[in-house]
Amino acid sequence: MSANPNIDQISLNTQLKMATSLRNDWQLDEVQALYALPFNDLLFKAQSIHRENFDPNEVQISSLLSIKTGSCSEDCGYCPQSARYDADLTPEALMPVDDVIKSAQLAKDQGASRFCMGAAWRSPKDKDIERVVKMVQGVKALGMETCVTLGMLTDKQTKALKEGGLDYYNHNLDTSKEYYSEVITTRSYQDRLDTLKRVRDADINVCCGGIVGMGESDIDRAKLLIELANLPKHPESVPINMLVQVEGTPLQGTEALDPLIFIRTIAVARILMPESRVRLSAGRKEMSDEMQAMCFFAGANSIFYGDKLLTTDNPMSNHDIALFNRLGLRSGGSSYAG
Ligand code: SAM
Ligand code: DTB
Ligand code: SF4
Repeated sequence: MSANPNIDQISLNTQLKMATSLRNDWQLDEVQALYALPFNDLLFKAQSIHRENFDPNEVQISSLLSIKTGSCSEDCGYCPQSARYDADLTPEALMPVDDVIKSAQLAKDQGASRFCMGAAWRSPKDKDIERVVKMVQGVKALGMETCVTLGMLTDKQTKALKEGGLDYYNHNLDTSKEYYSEVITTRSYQDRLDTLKRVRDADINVCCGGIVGMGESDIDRAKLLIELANLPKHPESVPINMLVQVEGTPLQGTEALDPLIFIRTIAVARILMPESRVRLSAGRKEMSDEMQAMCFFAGANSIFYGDKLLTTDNPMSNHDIALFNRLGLRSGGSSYAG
């Protein structure tokens, strides 16, 4: 027994938190019960858990750049970058390293702490990785965190990225295992899980989430969150995207999702993965300020910032700055709560 009872209490609280907050065995009925809570009860629970783990008024800011655009061989039904669909998009080859670093400097000057570089590949060639590693090194030298999303990777490629100093790899599961083949037929859910394991094994932080509003059911949304939370380790970063409907893609015209279900999805993600950064990702341009405020209350604490996502529009930076001021939010906090 310690001489100072406060210290015992603090260590007991820490142990309780460790014992109760991080689970990897979520069951469908439990998650459905969370989704079914009265809205106020769900948001209170999510906000309480959020406050135990994070400063509730701090939001981490990432900026995105498409470093290789379009002509992708995959058939993801939501994506304007697939070569199979006729979206209004000009394909662009892998960018020169210097141009990427200039773009990262601009994002840093505007307040981003992490720079995420996305490439429209099914899987990169080893030669491509060499150039991406140079980009990672250049962006890190600016003092920013780095993230890349390049498709499926081999062990050799994850190793090269880790040695280059990469902080995060984004690779989304997108939806439930059952709904996946309705949206993508050119790769399997297991392909996705295999790359996630390679990234984890290479000791790179995992950024993994999904898209809602693709016509999936309530059960699919619950199952997506269960897949994420029941990975051997929770992803450090969990992007929740609202489908951006792009003309020419198969999912254009999908019935819009009830915004309250989107907010519930953020809240359930926060409860299932208490220490992860939950990112309010694509689709913010189509959301009202009030809806975004509810998402932050539900536990979202990261956004993509800058006028563009990869190929589609994001809210203008000055609009986001005004929104942060109106909500008393600050940018900051770079990593996992744990
Ligand atoms: N090609 C790589 C891959 O698929 O992993 C990296 C780039 S891909 C564009 C990155 C992610 O963007 C996808 O996994 C998907 O979750 C998201 N995304 C793409 N199009 C979207 C859309 N129209 N609405 C919302 N999210 C989208
Ligand atoms: C993520 O989950 N969302 C971002 C990032 N990771 C790479 C991409 C959103 C893309 C939205 C469609 C586009 O702009 O092309
Ligand atoms: Fe290609 Fe990625 Fe778009 Fe799928 S989501 S079509 S893999 S760029």
